[in-house]
Amino acid sequence: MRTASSRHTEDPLIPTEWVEKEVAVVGLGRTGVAVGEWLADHGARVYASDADDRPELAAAAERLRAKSVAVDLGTHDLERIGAAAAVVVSPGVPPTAAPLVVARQSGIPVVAELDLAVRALAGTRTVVVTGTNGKTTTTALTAHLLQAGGIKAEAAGNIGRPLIELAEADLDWVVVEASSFQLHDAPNLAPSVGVLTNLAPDHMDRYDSLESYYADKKRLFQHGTDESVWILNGDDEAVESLAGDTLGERQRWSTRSRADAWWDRASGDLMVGSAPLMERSRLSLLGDHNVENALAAILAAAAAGLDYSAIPAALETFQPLAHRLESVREVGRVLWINDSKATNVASTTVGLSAMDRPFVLLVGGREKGEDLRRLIPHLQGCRAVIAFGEAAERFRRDLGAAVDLRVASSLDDAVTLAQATAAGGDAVLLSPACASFDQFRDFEQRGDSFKEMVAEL
Ligand code: UMA
Repeated sequence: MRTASSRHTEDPLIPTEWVEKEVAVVGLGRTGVAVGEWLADHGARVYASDADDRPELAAAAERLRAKSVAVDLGTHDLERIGAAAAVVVSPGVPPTAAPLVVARQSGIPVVAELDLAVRALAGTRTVVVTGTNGKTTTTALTAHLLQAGGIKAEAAGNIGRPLIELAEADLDWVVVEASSFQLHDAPNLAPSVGVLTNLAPDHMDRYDSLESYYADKKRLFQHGTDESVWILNGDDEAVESLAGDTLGERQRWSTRSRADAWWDRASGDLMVGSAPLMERSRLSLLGDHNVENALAAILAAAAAGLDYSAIPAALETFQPLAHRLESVREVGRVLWINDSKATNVASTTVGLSAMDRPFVLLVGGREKGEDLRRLIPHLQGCRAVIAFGEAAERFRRDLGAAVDLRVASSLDDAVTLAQATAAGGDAVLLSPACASFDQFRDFEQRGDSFKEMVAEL
């Protein structure tokens, strides 16, 4: 039988140490499982662990064990991690987590799955999309445009598919949504095309300051060269200043004034330079923020080689993503909208600005240390706010004087209250402004639960 070390081929991505010693994979969500399997397939010796032992992890553990990965659920063996050659970390594991503290103390390199994946994908060009909001839709739109234009492209990253899953795929381009968590430990990320959608406070439960959050976003620009193309939000000064003096070509979009791609509100056209591209009304996406996402995707896809003439027909066929201002159904002339992806105040503000009728707003979950009062100016037309989850009392304190605010014991209860409160012609908007982790696995599970509840009304 071949030993782990004799299995080691000259794979430049797998240093000998990763075979002779062990690579510790920390966290066994989608990322940890994908990267654990990839490492095992490439001959590394792997120890994978998750602090949690929720039931769905059992199947993941079995898949890994079938590839000779050692797995612990419900605990991290810190001594074992302290002896590893490297730690590969999932985005949801904060830098303060014990395994990462041990790794730093022992001088063990901490690598993000994203970093390993971009090294594995060397040779495939990347569009990397980051920013506080709009990055998932921009990523999906860009990949959709490229595919519709016959370019071999896929979307991956924070959008829900670990990038490492595409490491062996035959593609011309990969469109990567990168969160600040993923950028944090990705020193090799060097996009051909980088997109920065916007910047606003987020994840203040994980970062000690806005500057440290923005510093992770700035890593997008870390390896700018004369060949890089940067697609920037021309309406956001913080975006321009974060790009700083990085090398490369800059293209900007705007919904306020002329730019490389822009929205001419007077004529209703989306414009590229001085030429109309298509009418805004042909987009099947709600809200002005989606015009921004479309403009960013137009520039990104063109920078990746797509001819502008292919864009209008492709944009028209793009459908809104789940959990992002997703119309669920109408019940008794009340439209129920799932915007569970809105996990921060800025994102909820965007959802509120798309409301074109009276509405009841459902908010709550685990708050991220943001100033919730920033929602108040956007609540015209709001019949009532119903708050649920850990943050419910904070919403009552911060918004209670400005709006009719009720506290619900759960999302289920909030849906019942909303049904009793909304009148015909209203919308009920779930746009929580908080993370979901107090009651749900993630925003997707929260949105899916909401949709199930609405289906039963
Ligand atoms: N864990 C430990 N020890 C700890 C802390 C956590 O073992 O000390 C475990 C947790 O129990 C969990 C795992 O580590 O099982 C962390 O997994 P994860 O949260 O990274 O989950 P994944 O399924 O791998 O999903 C991640 C991204 N999650 C986060 O960034 C929180 C997904 O983004 C992404 O789609 C996926 O990788 C594929 O790339 C989600 C997200 O919420 C959508 N992103 C944030 C956002 O958009 O605001 C950044």
